[in-house]
Amino acid sequence: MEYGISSYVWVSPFRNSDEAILQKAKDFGFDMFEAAVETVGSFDPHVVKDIADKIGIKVYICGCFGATRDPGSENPEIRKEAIAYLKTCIDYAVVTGSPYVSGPMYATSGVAMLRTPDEKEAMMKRIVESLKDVGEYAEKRGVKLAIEPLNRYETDVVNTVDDGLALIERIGGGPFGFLLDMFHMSIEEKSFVKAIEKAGDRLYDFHACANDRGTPGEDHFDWVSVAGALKKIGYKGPVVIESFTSGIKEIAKSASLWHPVAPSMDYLASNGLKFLKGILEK
Ligand code: LER
Ligand code: MN
Repeated sequence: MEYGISSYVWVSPFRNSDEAILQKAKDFGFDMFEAAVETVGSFDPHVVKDIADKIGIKVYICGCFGATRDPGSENPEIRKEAIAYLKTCIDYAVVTGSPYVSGPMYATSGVAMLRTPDEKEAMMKRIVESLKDVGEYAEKRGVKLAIEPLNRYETDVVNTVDDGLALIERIGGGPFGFLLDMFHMSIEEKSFVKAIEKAGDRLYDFHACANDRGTPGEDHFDWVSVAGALKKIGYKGPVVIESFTSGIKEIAKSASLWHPVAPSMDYLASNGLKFLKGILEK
């Protein structure tokens, strides 16, 4: 198991100048840092890789899907932009040595609506076509693509592992697998264990947090079962603490964080890591 922390916990967007953040993650005991590519160009993967190598921490890549990053859009220009953005993230992953690009790459996040079956099917066709293109690009470069199902309030496209498996099947497999996030699973899946088992060897990334996005372990989750399921599928990949700082307005609004969910983000990171190591390494 590799333990990681998302850039969203401390900063938005992550920048070249955030050396102190990488150092803090290392000092807290994390093996890797999951850098969200919010604004392309806000960090240079070459610069960050050099800094991270000196510090001794890995940098993995997570995508961020705003309005113009929608591979299923009716607008061909927006689809083009989404594909170009994902290819940039794949290039970043190659530079930093990230095994994957993860995130809800099938649609703009924060858009959830009731569509007619015909509208949904037309959208799915566009998503499949766009992601096939991205998948071929990733496969040639040895980068996996970890699709993150989101809860119903953030998307109507992929909410569960079953939805994700159906999408992956339509794309034709390739480098596609999953990023499973405890927060979304707790809303959408009937069972953490079944969801993790269904993802199986297609699980490439895992987001850990409390049920309220607070400190892992300070919640009502059955972590013993989660640990058992990860062990059963032989998961050795990253377990990344993801929460969002209520201190940054834009991110607090997009994550619907109306009040702090931990005494501090440092508390959330260090206590969360202690808890995860304790429960996952039993
Ligand atoms: C947002 O809810 C989330 O879980 C992020 O990982 C999306 O990139
Ligand atoms: Mn997540």
